Parts: sequence; structure tokens; C-alpha cells
Amino acid sequence: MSLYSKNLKVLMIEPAIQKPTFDRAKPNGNLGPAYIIGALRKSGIEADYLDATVGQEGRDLKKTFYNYEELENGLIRVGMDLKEYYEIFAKYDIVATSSIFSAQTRMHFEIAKIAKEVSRKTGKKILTISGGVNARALREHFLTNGFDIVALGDGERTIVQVVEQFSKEKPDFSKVERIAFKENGKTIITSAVKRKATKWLDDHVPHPAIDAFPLDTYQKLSIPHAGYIPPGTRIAPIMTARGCQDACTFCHISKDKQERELYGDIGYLKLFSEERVAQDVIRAEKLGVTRLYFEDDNLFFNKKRLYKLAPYLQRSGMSYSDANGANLRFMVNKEDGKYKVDEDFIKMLSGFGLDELLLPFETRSNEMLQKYATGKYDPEKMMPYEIVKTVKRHNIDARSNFLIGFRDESWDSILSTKEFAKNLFKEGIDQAGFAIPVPYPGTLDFDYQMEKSDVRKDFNDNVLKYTDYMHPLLPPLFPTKVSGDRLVKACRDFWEELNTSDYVSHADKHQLSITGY
Ligand code: B12
Ligand code: SF4
Repeated sequence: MSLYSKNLKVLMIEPAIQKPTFDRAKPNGNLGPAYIIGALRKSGIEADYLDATVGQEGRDLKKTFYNYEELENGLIRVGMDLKEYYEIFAKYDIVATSSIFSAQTRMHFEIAKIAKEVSRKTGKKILTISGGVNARALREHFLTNGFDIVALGDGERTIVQVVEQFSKEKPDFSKVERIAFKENGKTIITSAVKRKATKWLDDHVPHPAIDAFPLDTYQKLSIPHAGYIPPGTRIAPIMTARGCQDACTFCHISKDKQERELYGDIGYLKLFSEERVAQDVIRAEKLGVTRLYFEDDNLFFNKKRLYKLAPYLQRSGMSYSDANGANLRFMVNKEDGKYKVDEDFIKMLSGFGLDELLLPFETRSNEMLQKYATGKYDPEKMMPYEIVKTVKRHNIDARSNFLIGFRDESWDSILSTKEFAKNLFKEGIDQAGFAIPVPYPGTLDFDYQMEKSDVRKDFNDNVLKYTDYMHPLLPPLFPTKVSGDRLVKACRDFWEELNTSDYVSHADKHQLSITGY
């Protein structure tokens, strides 16, 4: 029974997606929404999940995932027809979205617009709320495009407090932690009560409700967010820690840390206990999942912890992928002033079932790494070739992603990254993708671009014209030393030249994207 007087029903919806013609469509199934639903259900609140790219479990995918619509902006919309949203939203009191990809901003605005239309037509109050890095960075835009509330930090407590207030006759959202909302045309930002600092997430973060995902449909589609899996593999995401010790300027962590007052400790390292991770693995196993994708911002930051986790992760029939990347400097140790690959660590990873690893070398340029990536890795000293060889020796599929075209990066520097990638292939790397760093809202790189008042004004006046094209393989939206067209061409050319012809020619068949995702 619901604890809340009005038995409010929440819909957590992940939108249809828009993509350039050359990109591949992938279903959603992100962990943020799973945690939000987990928190709601734990508090006795009815909450459903809908991934609009695939629709409800059992749907005819021709009407959802294979439903392609050409949009006026030149992009392709993939997913359920907009018309379907009306009837669905009418059944709920709260429509929530999680906006982590800026390129999908338009898709979130269409949800909020329809929810408000349904509310007007039916006379039923429907509250719209969004959260996630893009929503918080673009909160003013979300609040003027149909959203009543934007969550600014971790959402597990926030969403329950929102429901609590909304179920009251006179809701007072100023009592909800870390949100932005409008009152009399003014944006109100709330803070949070001071709590004892803790690095543990177990107490206030319930299990993610991956059981709310359409797992059968995901299994049928067999399109993971990265890499290739045999058809019919049942997959799900998992997280063992949140936050990161670095602060790359192209990453949300950089801004999250700077805005600690506003967002809380969302960018800082926090972890789940070993027992808690074990429970998440067993829960997935009970749902028939056989392959888990680590979605940690940084899985390797505490190697001792991973050694302790390994026995809990190792389950017969369960394999793991870390397609999201992990900081490479943890794969080497310094002994007598010299770096050495930590083979025991890599062996341990392989031992618990990790068979796919994205190695985010990012760039060959130490200058770029220092300037944009807090010097997180030194390709000259930290044995990149030995890392690849060792990873391969332990039967882990090794892929890598490279960033080319930082705003002040020269063509020579880009070529040295390409050479570096070529040499990594010689050592056994399986695949590589090239992408242009996009200054996404919610990063320090975005703030840098917004320092110019004319650029900021243009962005704010035409937000969707920018976000629609925030794709790492489209021409950069802000000036770069090497021309945008040249960068776009280089990403494609390098990918085609360095990956095996077999891989390139099969990329379509296997639904692989050229960024490596
Ligand atoms: C895992 C991940 C991926 C996975 C996605 C797999 C999956 N579907 O689960 C993979 C590896 C495929 C991926 C790919 C890409 N990714 Co990615 N990814 C992430 C990452 C590291 C974690 C997302 C996650 O699961 N978080 C865990 C949950 C628990 O945290 P959360 O989403 O923040 O949610 C919490 C709060 O924000 C809040 N909240 C969130 N939503 C809501 C909603 C409500 C209502 C409320 C109240 C609260 C709330 O509460 C939640 C729980 O506490 C994020 C960084 C990040 N931490 O967000 C980048 C991130 C989302 N990715 C990013 C990028 C750029 C990409 C790529 C474009 C990379 C590339 N070069 O190709 C691709 C694009 C893929 C695509 N779909 O188009 C950027 C997006 C930037 C932007 N503004 O658009 C991010 C932010 C990283 C960065 N660089 O800053 N990614
Ligand atoms: S190391 Fe990765 S997660 Fe950490 S700040 Fe850099 S890009 Fe973000």
C-alpha cells in the first residue's frame, strides 16, 4: 500500500532518441532511472519505467525501435510515436525523465510538452520533473520548456520528497532537497540539510530496479551500449561506485565538483560495500542476466577494493564488460622509480569474468592530457603497449577511444595520436574509435565557451539548435584550431584505416558505432 495519501503514480520515462543518419540506434536502460524507481518503490510509491526507444515489454518493435522518423533538423527520431505518449501520460501523476545526454534535450522537451498538454486537456495535475547532468546544467531551459522541477544532485532522496510534497493539498517544494523550480517567474534553488559526510552509498541508495527494465526486449535486440555480444545475451548495467578522483574538463565531473554547494557531493568518490555489490549481482542473476556492464565513472580507483569485490563478482555463467572506461594509471605500479604493468591486477579482473575493457588513452599528447584531463595518464612513462599486451594475454577484449581536435590542438598532435593508435594495434588492441571532444553543458569546457557573452546569448536563444548537434562525430559547434570538416573526416578515415577491414565491413551488421560505442 502506498504511504502517500493520494496513491500517486510515477512514470520514469527515457525518451525516444534522435541521431544522425550515420549513427546506430541503441536502447536506453540507464542506471539513473533504475535507482530513482528503486528509491520510489522502497518508499511504497508506485513507479513504472518506460524506455520509449523500445516501448513496453512485448511490443512489436516495428512500431518502436524500428520506427524511424526524419525530423526537420535532419536527424532521425527512433522510438515510439509521439501520439502514444498522450494516453500513457494520462495514467500518471508524475512524469519524470533523466537527461544525461545533451544531444537528446529535444526529446525530453517533447515529453514535458505533451505531459502538460494532457494535464490541460484532462484537468488532472501532472507534475513533470527531470534530473541528470544535462538537466541540471540546462535547468533554466528545462524549467521554461515544460518541466516543473529539475533535480540538482543524487535523486534518491529528492524524488521521494517530491512525491511527498505533491501528495499534499498545498505542496511546498522549497522543502525538497537540491532542486530548482519556478515560483512567480523566479527560479528557486533549494539546498540540503547537513549530513555527516560518508563515502558509503548503501544507507541512502536502494538497489537499482533493473527488474523494471524491459529485459526480454533488450535480450532480443542484443544491442549493448558498446561492443558486440552474441545475439540473445541477457544484459544489464551495474555500478559499484560513483564519482571520480580526476576532473577532466570535458567531463561532467569537472563541473559537478566545482558546484559542490549546489549539487552536493555527486562528483566525488563514493562507494557501495562489497556485500551490497554482491546483492546487486545476485539480483541480476535471478533475473536471468548473464552479462553485466560496469557503469562506474571510474572502476579502478581503489584496487584493494576490487580485489575484495572479485570473489563476489565471480559467478558461474556471469561475464562482465567495462565499456565505460577506467583510469589507466591504475593498471601500472611504480617500483624503484619506474612504472611496471600490474599484471596481478589484470589477472584478477579476468579471473572474476571481465572479458571486455575499454582503455581510454584519450590522446597521445601529454600537453592535451595535462590541459584537459588533469594529467590522468602519461603515455610516455606508463607503459601503454605493455598494458595492451598484458590485457590481451589475459583474454580480455581490449578496445580504445581517442579524442582528436581539442580546441587548440594542432594537426601534428592529432597525427601523433593516430600513430599511437596504430602502434597499439600492433600490440594487439582489438578496435579503436576516434571522436571530437564536445563541450557538453555541465562541463568546464562548456563554461569556457560560454565566457563569451555573444556565444552565451546565441546558445541561450537557440538551445536546441546547439544540443541537437552535440555529437562527437559531427562538426564542432565552437571554434577549433583544426577545421571541423577536417576533424570529422579524420575520425572516419582513421577508424577505417586502423581497424581491421573485417571489423569495419561488419560494423553495420554488428551494430557497432565508429566512436567505439
Ligand atoms: C555509463 C555511461 C555511458 C554508457 C551508457 C550505458 C547505459 N545506458 O547505462 C556508455 C558507455 C554507452 C556511454 C556512452 C556515451 N556517453 Co556516457 N556516460 C555514462 C556515465 C559514466 C554514467 C551514467 C550512469 O549510469 N550514471 C549513474 C547514475 C546513478 O547517475 P546519474 O545518471 O547521474 O543519476 C543520478 C542523478 O543525476 C540523479 N538523477 C538522474 N536522473 C534523474 C531524474 C530524476 C527525476 C531525479 C529526481 C534525479 C535524477 O539521480 C540519479 C541517482 O542518484 C555518464 C556520467 C554520469 N555519471 O552521468 C556518462 C555521460 C552521460 N556520457 C557522456 C557521453 C558524452 C557519452 C558518449 C557521447 C561518448 C562518445 N564519445 O560516444 C556516448 C553516447 C552514448 C549515447 N547513448 O548516445 C556524457 C554526456 C555529456 C552530455 N552532457 O551529453 C557523460 C555525462 C560523461 C561526460 N563526458 O561528462 N555513456
Ligand atoms: S577520469 Fe573519466 S570519469 Fe574521471 S573526470 Fe576524467 S573523464 Fe571523467
